[in-house]
Amino acid sequence: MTTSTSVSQFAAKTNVDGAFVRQAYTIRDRITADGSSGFPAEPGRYHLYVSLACPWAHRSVIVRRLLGLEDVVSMSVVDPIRDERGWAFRDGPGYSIDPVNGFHFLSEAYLATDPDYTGRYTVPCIWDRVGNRLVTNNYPDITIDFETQFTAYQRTDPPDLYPIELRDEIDFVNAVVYEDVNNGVYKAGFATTQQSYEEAFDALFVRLDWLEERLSRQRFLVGDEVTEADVRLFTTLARFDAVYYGHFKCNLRRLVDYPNLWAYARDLYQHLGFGDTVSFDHIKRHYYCTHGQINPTRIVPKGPAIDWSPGPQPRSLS
Ligand SMILES: N[C@@H](CCC(=O)N[C@@H](CS)C(=O)NCC(=O)O)C(=O)O
Repeated sequence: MTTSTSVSQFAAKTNVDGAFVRQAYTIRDRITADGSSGFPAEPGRYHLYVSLACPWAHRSVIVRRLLGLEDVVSMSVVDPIRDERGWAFRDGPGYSIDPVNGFHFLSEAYLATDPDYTGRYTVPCIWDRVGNRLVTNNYPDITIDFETQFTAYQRTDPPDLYPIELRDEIDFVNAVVYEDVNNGVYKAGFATTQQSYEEAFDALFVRLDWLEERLSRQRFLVGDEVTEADVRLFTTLARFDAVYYGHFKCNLRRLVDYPNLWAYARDLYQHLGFGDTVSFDHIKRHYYCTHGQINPTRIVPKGPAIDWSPGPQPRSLS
């Protein structure tokens, strides 16, 4: 049973134990290379709506750039401040009005797809210009489809972010990182009981220790090259000290206190597609100004001052 911590449909949902419950995805069509799903991979057909604040959307921004799909799948960014009307399209630094449909709110894209839609209006989501509807808001599918279904349109010599021989290991790492880290920070941040907060907190820091140890032996999370697993961890690490440490009370240690995790995050940050897609302005303003139940004053902290320039370790990416 779920209950809302406020009357707004936009507030985080918790269960009877005060634990954060993430809503299941509701629009789950797939784009396929052969068009068998009814949504063929084609240049110019699809538009990706993202927030640069959102770690789930950030994955798709990174992968789109790593694979050189910028001219194949268009993209626009919403205003980082979300109120009870949901994500909005406005002009501002790093975000813009809706270039495809002229919508004012992302909710319009959801309601155009399904007038009876009652779920949350989330980013990332992909709009189909031909069908005039959303194809998916299921972020794990979006990056995998860019990697496996858009191969005909990727740049020359693209990285293989989801190599067939490593998929089992990538899927395993992704599953535990999702549970304890990507979603773990949200479980800590949105918990409404001490116990559910502490459970999420403990699992998070046990998993960060596990990652720290793993990264003492290898440059990337799986295999010898950057993969989907690194993209998924990076978007949480990039937000860790700026918002999760304080706003979500994930404060046993900062990212910069982990020698291997910090060196790993900083090296990824130097790579095209990673650091250049991070907006600390959008990230900080979104989290601190949007979750009124956690930060009612909506004051955005000025710090922390973090130097993301390359470290001394020989971890540079090829
Ligand atoms: N669609 C996914 C994840 C995407 C997601 O949660 N995006 C957030 C931003 S980080 C969002 O758009 N939230 C809007 C809302 O919940 O109203 C889910 O439901 O778990």
